[in-house]
Amino acid sequence: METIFSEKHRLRNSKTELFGGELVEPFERPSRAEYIIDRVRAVNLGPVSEPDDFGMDPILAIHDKGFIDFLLTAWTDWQAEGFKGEAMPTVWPARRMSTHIPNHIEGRLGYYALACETTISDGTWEAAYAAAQVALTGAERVSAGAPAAFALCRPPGHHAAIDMYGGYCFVNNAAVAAQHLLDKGAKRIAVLDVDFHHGNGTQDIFDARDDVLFVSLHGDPMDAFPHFLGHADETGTGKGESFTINYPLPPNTDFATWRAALAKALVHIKDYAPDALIVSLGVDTFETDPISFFKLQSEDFSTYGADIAGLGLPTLFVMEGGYDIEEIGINTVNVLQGFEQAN
Ligand code: OKP
Ligand code: ZN
Repeated sequence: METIFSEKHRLRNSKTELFGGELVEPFERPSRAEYIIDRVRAVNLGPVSEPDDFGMDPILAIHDKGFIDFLLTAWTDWQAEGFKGEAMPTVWPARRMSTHIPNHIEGRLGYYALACETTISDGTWEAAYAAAQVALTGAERVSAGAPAAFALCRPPGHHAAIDMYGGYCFVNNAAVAAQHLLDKGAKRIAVLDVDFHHGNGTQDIFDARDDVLFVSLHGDPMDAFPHFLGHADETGTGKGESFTINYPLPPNTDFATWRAALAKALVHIKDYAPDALIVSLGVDTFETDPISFFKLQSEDFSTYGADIAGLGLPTLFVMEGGYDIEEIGINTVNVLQGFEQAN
């Protein structure tokens, strides 16, 4: 399987994350992608290619222009205020408040953020843009007939919505790729999100649409980030009714339970008969992930890669989370090899 990868991911190198009331080194750090690409090369998964540049149009096909303009200038606007740390919101349009978009950068950060752990700093936009191009290039390969491709995106994307960033995500790479496949002639795309966290951004983007089926397995939002989306009773709205399917799972979920939910998810995807599948691939379901609570072991990733291959669909894997950095390469590539060896 071909991997698409850009060294520009390194430009996303913020120094701080607000975690447990402290500013810590971000869990979402450059070494994550380095461990993954090293493993891709060590096992000879396949060629590693640079992304092509599809420009801003495919990003703006998913995201609000005002939001993207905000991301483009957030860091310089923040610095212009003379602030010493990295850009982080501290105020939100909470219940019964105004939704006017403020002028001041502190107001705009709160308007466009869904959470405050994710700081914006020098190079954030450039890396997020490159990650979207990685996903688009992967989509292009699948559209051209490749049975599978791996878009090694960093920063991740599934928490980013039409006009919201947070949860380490800025541009929704999987959603941009899904739209690109549709624009290239696909009639229906399924997104299977196996990251530990609910893909609230992807769900929200396609909530009212019937041309993208969104199916997610994740930590129950009653107990896990992003806390405010991902319940089983969210099934899509309007034309999109029944095209959102969530499997929230409790703390300490083991592989047998997780795999049973995956089997149900795969039946729904098969019934939908999509032209292609996008897997939002987070490996933070691993037993020793520092911010998650599922109990998958390394060999389980190979097993479920093969389960997904059973669909027999052209498949684009888009990298999302995974924070046990020493193991992230093994677990990620296990999914990809499990998929390929089953085919
Ligand atoms: C991004 B992705 C835990 C707080 C979690 C943000 C997590 C973002 C995960 N106490 N904060 O889905 O892997
Ligand atoms: Zn995650």
